[in-house]
Amino acid sequence: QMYMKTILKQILAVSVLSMTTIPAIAQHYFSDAQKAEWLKKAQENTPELFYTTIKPEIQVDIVADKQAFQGYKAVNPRKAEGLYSESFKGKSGIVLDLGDHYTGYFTFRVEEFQSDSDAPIRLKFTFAEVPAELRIPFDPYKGTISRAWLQDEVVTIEQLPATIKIPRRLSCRYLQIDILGDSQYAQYRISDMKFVAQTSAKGAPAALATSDKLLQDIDKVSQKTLRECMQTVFEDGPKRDHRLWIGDLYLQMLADNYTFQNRALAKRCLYILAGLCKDDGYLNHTIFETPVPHPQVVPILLYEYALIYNATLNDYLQETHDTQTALDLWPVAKRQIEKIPSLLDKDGLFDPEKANKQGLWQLVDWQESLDRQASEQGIYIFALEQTYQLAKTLGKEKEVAHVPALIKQMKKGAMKLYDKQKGVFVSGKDRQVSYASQTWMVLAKVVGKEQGREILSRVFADSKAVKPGSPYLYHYVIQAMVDTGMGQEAKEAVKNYWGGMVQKGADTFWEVYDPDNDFISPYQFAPINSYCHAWSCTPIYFIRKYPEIFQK
Ligand code: RAM
Repeated sequence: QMYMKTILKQILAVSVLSMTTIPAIAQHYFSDAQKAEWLKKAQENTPELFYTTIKPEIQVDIVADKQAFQGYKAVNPRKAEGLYSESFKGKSGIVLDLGDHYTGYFTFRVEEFQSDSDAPIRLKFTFAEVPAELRIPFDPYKGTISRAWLQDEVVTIEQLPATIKIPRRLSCRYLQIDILGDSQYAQYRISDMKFVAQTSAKGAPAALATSDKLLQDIDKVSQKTLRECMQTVFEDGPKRDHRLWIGDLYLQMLADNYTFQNRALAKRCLYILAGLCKDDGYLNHTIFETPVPHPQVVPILLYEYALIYNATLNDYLQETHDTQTALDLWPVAKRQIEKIPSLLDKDGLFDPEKANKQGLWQLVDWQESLDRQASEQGIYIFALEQTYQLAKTLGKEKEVAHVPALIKQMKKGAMKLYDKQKGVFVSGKDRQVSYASQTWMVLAKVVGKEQGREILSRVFADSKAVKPGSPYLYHYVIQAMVDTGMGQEAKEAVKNYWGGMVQKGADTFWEVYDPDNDFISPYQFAPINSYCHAWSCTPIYFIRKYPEIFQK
């Protein structure tokens, strides 16, 4: 709802503005030839996909249980006796368990069995990432994004035998088959089923040194989450939205550095985003790969994601030392920071009014009540620091010579949000206190390590402070804790938050997670949430990057 409302409001604001005040952009910031060159490089780095075939053989029951996640769990796993050899009549409602979460294509074969079929057969297949998706009725549909993301597929079979492939790519662990129609005289059997899973992740990272079972499980689920999201781009979620988003990409690439190290995939994503930038040179926050690579045509700029691209490129360079790619994309990074001064007040503080006027979407986290001013300030400074580090590594600092002074001014501006009495950063007119604000001020190094630890400790102790609503922000909270020397607390927080999902049965980590509310959904309907979501995969990064904290 909030997402839609924000987007609609922004489209309206921007279109009204563009009719009145904004002059048409005469020229494209990057030439079409340049963009085509970047897209070509993206194309050349399309990764190979690796396939595994799973034959569904295990049957389970989905039962109601108040203690279970969203009220349902899968129990009683057993071999589905006679599944392929007997008539399918009477088996309507059967639930099969693939044993783990998979992303790919589903094919089945139906044959006659003992008698002729004198009418079409209609079957419904419902694919689910979590058990409740098979029990919470989808209709009347109440979600705010397309009902068609839900994975229920009706197939009508006119002639037997028939081998049928469900055209859409699926993402699931469980599969329910319902018979919606068949002839009372006919017998038929499902003689084969196959789920061909795909990923561009290869190999498996080394085992962990810790004997902490929960951390091992968290690591395993993180790996699985990342693996499933690794397709021909780093996708945000294989069930939804199947596409590349910059914020997700950054966290995936951090995690990938410590796992599969698919450099071609990383390179492809960096290039494809550059090749699909807007006419004014700013990056689109998300892009589609098919039928040909293209951005979503909305006049919205999720500016913080455009800035996070710079951190992503910087991290890529530091990890891979691939100077050629970084030099090639440096003009893109340089462009992304240029809007910052136009969004500040005279003291160097982010001005939400100016951002609204420019039609910027401010996200930070899926948390409706969050005031984003302090966080945006922190993100901008963080991005400037990252960009400057990138420039220095490439010997380009002269091109961004104004950046150190801008950082200084913005750090000073940020201190206007510091409430001396409370000892924390506040945000917006209502001086809101949140985890997000402290986290981003720490990551922007507006305060030093000691003071950072103090403000984080204060916010954690404040029960009224606005908490994170998604693993995306939670990642940055953990990073801020590690950076300020709160290693043990960070480890406990990972065990509580991501461990909470594991304890609720997660095979892969979720798009949103609130320990106190199983039904939280940015789209007003929990089954449409993604339960294998890229930005949730980072425990594997923390566990492996900081073994002295997480593996001891
Ligand atoms: C969700 C997407 C993606 C995220 C955006 C902001 O809808 O799935 O993960 O980057 O929101």
